Amino acid sequence: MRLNARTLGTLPDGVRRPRYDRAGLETGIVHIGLGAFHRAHQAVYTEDALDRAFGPWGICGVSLRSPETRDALAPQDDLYTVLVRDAGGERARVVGSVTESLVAPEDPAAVLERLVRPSVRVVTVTVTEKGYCHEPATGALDERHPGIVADIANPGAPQTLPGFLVEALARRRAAGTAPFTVLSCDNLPENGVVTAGILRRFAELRDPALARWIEDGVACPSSMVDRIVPATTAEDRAAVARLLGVEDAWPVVTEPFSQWVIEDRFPAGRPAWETVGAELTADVRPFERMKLRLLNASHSCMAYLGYLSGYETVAQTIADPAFARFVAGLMDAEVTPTLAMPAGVDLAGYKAALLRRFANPALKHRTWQIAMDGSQKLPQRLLGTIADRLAAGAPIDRLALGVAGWMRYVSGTDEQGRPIDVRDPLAARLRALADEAGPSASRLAPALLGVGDVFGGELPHHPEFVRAVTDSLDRLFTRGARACVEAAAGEARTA
Ligand code: CS2
Repeated sequence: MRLNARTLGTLPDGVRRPRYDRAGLETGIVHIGLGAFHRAHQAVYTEDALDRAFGPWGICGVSLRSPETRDALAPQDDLYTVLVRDAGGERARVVGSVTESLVAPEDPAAVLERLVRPSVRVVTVTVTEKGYCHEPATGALDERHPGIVADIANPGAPQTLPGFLVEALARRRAAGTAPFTVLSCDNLPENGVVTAGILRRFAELRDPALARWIEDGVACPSSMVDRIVPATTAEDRAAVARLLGVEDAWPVVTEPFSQWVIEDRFPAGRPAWETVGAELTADVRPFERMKLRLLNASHSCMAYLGYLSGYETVAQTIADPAFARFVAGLMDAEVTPTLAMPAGVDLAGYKAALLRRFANPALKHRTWQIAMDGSQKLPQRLLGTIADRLAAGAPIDRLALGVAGWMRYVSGTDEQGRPIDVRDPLAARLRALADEAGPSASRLAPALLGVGDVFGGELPHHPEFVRAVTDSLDRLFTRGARACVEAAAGEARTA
């Protein structure tokens, strides 16, 4: 038996399910990037908002690449389970706010048809960093990106995020339909500004008048999203089947914590997300910075250094006292001085909660998963903090070890000489540089620092940065990651 609209009524009493009239739900949101994160985060806020007060906010989910999610959800009437877990136990609910799932490469016309519907007033986006087709170091559209080149040449059958949104906006403009609001929910600083920038530039390459219409009329608010959602495993599916009594081919597993801070700029309207826990504000930037520099930076450091130390999950990594001290020191001594939070934000409480969240033994969040796409993540997670610290003349020991950990990781061989499955849009280029340099910090560090997409033009010329990263990398090669973390946890300067 499969989870679907018919079996919904057979679920055990404790399993929460949609309380609203799902059949009467109109599509008001198109979501691009129908991954686990969206289904455990924005779709849950929208579900809660619908439960509280019904409105025209059903979600059409779009996968830009693979059919897997649609294949799992279509036989389930797009219903799926969110399993929330921590040391205290687990609880399942079935979410119904996604009412349709599409696969863009199979039928781009269907996606465009949804995007031009006047009832669609918000487009939410989780396509991960690389889905923006931008240069990570600058945030500008990468005009040589093969998908962008293809979408400019053939705008009617797009492949990329900017390609779909700009073509849909062009059609709305031609039809006299007001534009939708585009809400980025990816881990990029000022993600709304990045989104507005790539849309404007892509439109300029097509038609300057369209670019002006988009610039004047399309709101791209920024948002900070936070919920840890590891990839779903076969054991997770089995656990959900036990709890539900029916099979769910693609549940999502997550932690109790959830946060969404949204810049409140929605000229076309939006669900009342603020009634169900989202924080609507005029300026998201301090919250984005706090989260990227504390949570995501710690995550990436644990991913590279933890993986190299032989740890499979974040919970295993942070259970090592040396890592726990290292991460706490990174956050307190090196990141916190670069943050300026609005009055009332309890940073100490936030950081203490992060250490508890990382330690959640019920989530198997793999270091390898977080290690993916480092070239797209490093700038906002580590390098911005490093630039601020250098400008203040302050030490960067732990941050530099994190960057060196990435370099050691992308060289493609672990400390036992086994190959590392490096997933990154720049993997081939990084690997070629690493192969040419060999296991030598004085050759590998400058080679990787020369990758301008990641490091930009300035940092690679900062002598203290180059020294700190090269020394750390050298120690990683000679002493190993675990010993380096132990040393940095104990000795790093805190001034
Ligand atoms: C993680 C994030 O995979 C990663 O890079 O750091 O997905 C992280 O789990 C989320 O941002 C938490 O909100």
